[in-house]
Amino acid sequence: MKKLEAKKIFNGNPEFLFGAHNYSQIPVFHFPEIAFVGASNVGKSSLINGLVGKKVAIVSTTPGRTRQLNFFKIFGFEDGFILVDMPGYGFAKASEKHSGHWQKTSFEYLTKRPNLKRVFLLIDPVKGLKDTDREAINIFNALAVSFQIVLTKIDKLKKEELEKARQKIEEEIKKFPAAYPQTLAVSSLKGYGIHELQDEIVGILERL
Ligand SMILES: Nc1nc2c(ncn2[C@@H]2O[C@H](COP(=O)(O)OP(=O)(O)O)[C@@H](O)[C@H]2O)c(=O)[nH]1
Ligand SMILES: [Mg+2]
Repeated sequence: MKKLEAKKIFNGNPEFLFGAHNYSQIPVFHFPEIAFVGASNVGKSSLINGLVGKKVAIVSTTPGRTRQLNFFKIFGFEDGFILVDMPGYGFAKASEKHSGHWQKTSFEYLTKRPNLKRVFLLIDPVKGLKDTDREAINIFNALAVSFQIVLTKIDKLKKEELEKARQKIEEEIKKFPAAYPQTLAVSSLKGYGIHELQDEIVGILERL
């Protein structure tokens, strides 16, 4: 897939569909879905905006503010496909009630979507894998939901630091059959790696 083509697909009038707190609020779609998961503040919403080249998702400065699953429709490929901005996990202790809710709604979402084609798990390479990420990885693995790690905010690291962090993470995820061995790396701020991620998603859609 040529870079320009993938870019055109993503820029084809993205639309915010709805946000859902509970699984029952989410309709059954036949469109392929691609979900973005990760800790609060890791850069999920910024990445969705980066992919579509437009501010469709709300970027929050307060960690843990988005507690719903947000659905965005992209029209540029066949009948279209959906990007899902999942709620951040790993809130401060005061919000444990909400992380429990993350578990319930997100868990249900992950188990009930045959049209969910890939989960991108976002990791800040400065912080590395956290226990909450490991919990999420164990869930994906138990549910046989294939996931791929995307390192975010890579503008904050030197090339060597990024490669070191990447190797460490790739080594740790080797043991999980549901994990894609290769990680991707992006900076939504600088636009690094955005075309590669777009290509990856278009590749998933083309193989369906
Ligand atoms: N330096 C840098 N900061 C970023 C990048 N992506 C997001 N951020 C910042 O990280 C914070 C959280 O981003 P957001 O997309 O709301 O994260 P979310 O909670 O995972 O949806 C915001 O202050 C963003 O401006 C990036 O690529 N580079
Ligand atoms: Mg967000």
